Amino acid sequence: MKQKRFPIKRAAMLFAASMLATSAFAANVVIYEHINKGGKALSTGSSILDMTLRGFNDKASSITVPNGRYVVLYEHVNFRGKSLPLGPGTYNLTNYKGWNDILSSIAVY
Ligand SMILES: [Ca+2]
Repeated sequence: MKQKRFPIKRAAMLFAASMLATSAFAANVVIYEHINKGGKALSTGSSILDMTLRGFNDKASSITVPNGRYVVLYEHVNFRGKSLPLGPGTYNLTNYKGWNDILSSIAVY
């Protein structure tokens, strides 16, 4: 009996397509002016080199990182100064010494 190989290839292709879809449509990171997701919110699916251009320099007090993403926060623009990596979750930056109202750029992965 001849074995069908097509379904395996198809499954692999579907898997690859779903991985692409996952990265393309991963939920946005949201940065908030106040703790507990309060105040103004800035939603982004990509890195921001200079928060001053988004009116959000040295303002962030909480952040939500969705599943499938991680971020690195930076003290200064252009990914400079001290950095803080965060995986999926919601964080009040007041809980991280020296990180409240200091965020100036963010790398989003
Ligand atoms: Ca800063």
